[in-house]
Amino acid sequence: MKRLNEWIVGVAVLAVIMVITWGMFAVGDNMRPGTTPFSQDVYALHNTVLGVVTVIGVLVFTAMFTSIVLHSKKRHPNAAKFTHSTKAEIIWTAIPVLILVVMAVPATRVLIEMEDTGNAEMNVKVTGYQWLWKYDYLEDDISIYSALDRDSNRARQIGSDIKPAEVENYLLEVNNRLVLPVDTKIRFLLTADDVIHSWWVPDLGWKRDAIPGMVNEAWTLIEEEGIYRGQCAELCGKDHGFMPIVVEAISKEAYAAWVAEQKGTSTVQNANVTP
Ligand SMILES: [Cu+2]
Repeated sequence: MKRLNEWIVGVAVLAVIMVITWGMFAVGDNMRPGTTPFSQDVYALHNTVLGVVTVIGVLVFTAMFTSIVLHSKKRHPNAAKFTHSTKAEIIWTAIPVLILVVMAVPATRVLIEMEDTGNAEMNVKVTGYQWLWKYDYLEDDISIYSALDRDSNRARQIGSDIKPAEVENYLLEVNNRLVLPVDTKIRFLLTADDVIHSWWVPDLGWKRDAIPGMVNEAWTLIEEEGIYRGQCAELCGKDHGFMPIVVEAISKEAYAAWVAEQKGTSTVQNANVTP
C-alpha cells in the first residue's frame, strides 16, 4: 500500500511538471527558423536540444520533489544507513556522457558548416561605425552607408512632433538597405572603424562581432526574397540602439539591375543602345 502511494505521488508530480512545461512551450515564443539552410539547421538543433533537456529536467525534478515529499523526516524518522552504490554511480555517469556525445555530433556538424566560407560567389565587407554601417560590395566596387532612417531618427528626439508609434518599423529602418541576391553564397568580412560593434540579423542564423583591426568572416545563402531586419548587438556607445540593419533580398536579375543602377548605367538603358 505504501509503495502504491509513492507511485501515485510520483506520477502526480510528473504530470504537473509536464503540463507546466508543455504549456510554456505552447504559449512561449521560439527562435526564428530563419531563411538560410543553416539557420534552419540551427533552429532544428535548438528544438532537439531543448526537447532533450526538458525531458531530463522533468525527470530530475520529479525525482527530487517526490523524494522531498515521500522521504521526509516526518514520514521516516529513522534514516537509511546505506552509503553508496557502484552500480548507480556507473549508470548516472554513463548516461549523461552518452547524451552529451549524441548531442555534440549534430552540433559540431552545423558549426563546421557555419564556418565554411569557401566557394563564395560574392563578398561584402561590413564596417561598423558609431553609429551606422558601411557596406562594400567588393566585386562590384559599390560602397553604401546605411544609417537609421529619417523618420525614426526624428521621432526618437526629445520633444519631437512625430510619435514613435506612428513610424513604420520604428528604429528598424535604414536610409540605404543592404541589397543582396537570393540563392547566392555570400561571404561577409566584418570589421569596425572605432569601437566593437556586432552585426546581427536573426533570420540569417548568426551574429558576428565587428572589431577594429580585425576581420571576422561569416556567410549566408538567402533562400527567400524579402526584408530581413536586425540590429547592432554589441553595446557601442550612446546611439547603439539607433544603428539597425536591413537586408533586402531580391532575385538575381533584380540584383544585377540594381548593381548596374548603382554604377550609374542601367542594364535596361544599355539594352536599348543600338551600335
Ligand atoms: Cu554598434
